[in-house]
Amino acid sequence: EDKKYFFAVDLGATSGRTIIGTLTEGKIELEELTRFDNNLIETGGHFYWDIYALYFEIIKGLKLAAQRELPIRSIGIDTWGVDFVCVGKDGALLRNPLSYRDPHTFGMMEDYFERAIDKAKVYDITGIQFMNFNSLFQLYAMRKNNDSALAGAEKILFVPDALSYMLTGKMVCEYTIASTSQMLDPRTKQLDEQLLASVGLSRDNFGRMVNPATEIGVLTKEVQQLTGLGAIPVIAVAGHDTGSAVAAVPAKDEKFAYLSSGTWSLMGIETRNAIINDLSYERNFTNEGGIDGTTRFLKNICGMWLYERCRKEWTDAPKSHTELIAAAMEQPAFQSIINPDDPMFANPASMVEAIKDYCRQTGQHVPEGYAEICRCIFESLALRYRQVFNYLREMASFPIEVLHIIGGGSLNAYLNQFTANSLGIEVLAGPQEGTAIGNIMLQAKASGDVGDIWDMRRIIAASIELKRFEPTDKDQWDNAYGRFLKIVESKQA
Ligand code: LFR
Repeated sequence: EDKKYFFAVDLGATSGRTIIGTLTEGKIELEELTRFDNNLIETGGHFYWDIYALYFEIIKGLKLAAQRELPIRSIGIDTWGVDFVCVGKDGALLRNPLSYRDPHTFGMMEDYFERAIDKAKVYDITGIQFMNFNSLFQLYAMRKNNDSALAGAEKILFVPDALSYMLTGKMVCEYTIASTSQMLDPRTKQLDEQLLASVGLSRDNFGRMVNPATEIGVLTKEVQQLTGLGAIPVIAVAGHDTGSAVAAVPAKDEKFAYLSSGTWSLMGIETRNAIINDLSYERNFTNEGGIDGTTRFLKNICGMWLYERCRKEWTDAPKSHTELIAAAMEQPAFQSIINPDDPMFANPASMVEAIKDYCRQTGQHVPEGYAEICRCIFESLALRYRQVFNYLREMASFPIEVLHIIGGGSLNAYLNQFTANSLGIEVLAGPQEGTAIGNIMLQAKASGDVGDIWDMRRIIAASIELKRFEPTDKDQWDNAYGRFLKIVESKQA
């Protein structure tokens, strides 16, 4: 039979994995080869990613594939957005990349708008939501701090492109990941010279701009020797994980919304053109570049981050998610409600304490213990989802008929049910490994084994079983949503 093997590297802000995807007769199957932690490393007052450790994990995964003599056709890498590596004239990486969780960008947006380019103008050019950590503001903060890596940089490579460079020696600037930088114009699909100049850069400081499903190069001799593989091509997939994930939403037509649920919850719709207007500006929605010319019109919602961070702190909580979440479900409903997107949850020293503080400050029951806190996190997330979903409905040019939840968070059946209840819409959950599937599909597109985005989606829909959640408990959720809005408002006032 005709089996095709692809090797995907999917790196998230808390963990990474290498995966073998097999395409056989219109179906895709995944096998996880390795899974590893990705740690925020704090030193000298900053937070970094360890790009060498990530590279080493990729090499380990590739070695395993070689040992098993799997005839892999290609390799593709996707990661979280915005972060980048500086590369010197000699081609060397100039220290580990700063993490978007580093506080060096706090207050930098405001500074930038005042001294560099006006806020409305930046949105008009890029259509990208304002987040303090977008590459534009990271670069601005680094220039202000006389960052030596940036001063010595000949090239800037976004994280997936940097890892592909370490494997192939070739430098590219992949379109979907570049779109997260807030330096790309979705109309021209190029980096904007004026924005680049505002941080002392030009297009020459970036690699060749490529679209998803383009070959970057083949494994260097060095990597071939390290892994035991041959001259296998590395493909630019949707280097931005969310881009790969949304490509893998098993929707049957365009009238869907998605929630890509991982460390972040990305909620949005897919559109033909960017939506850049007063309302999208006011609501701070983003227009990220997708595959086949699509746009991801969405908003970042703080997702599993709160839960992941609390889990690291709880010493007495069950290790299994299922048991922990089951304990949470035994708690009374809606005791304490938080806004998951409050700045105090961005990167606090203690997430548990931050959640308690929030409840104290807003005059609510202060949750004690993991079960209460966990319940508070999931209910609050579902309420925030509703708020963002209402915004989406206001701006979408079509009626949204269903919400697809993909990513690791889609395994959380309780949260899926909460979300259906809160939004009052049908929820379809799966696939869990949406990002890896999208990554693999884009490699399959490069090799000519699949066609356009809808062809991919048909294959994915045929390969997995979706879980369906219908809304219930309307009054209870309507009531809680009213409380959520009041709490958010009182906190901002
Ligand atoms: C999700 C994600 C989001 C991006 C955030 C930070 O993993 O890529 O899309 O806004 O991480 O880069």
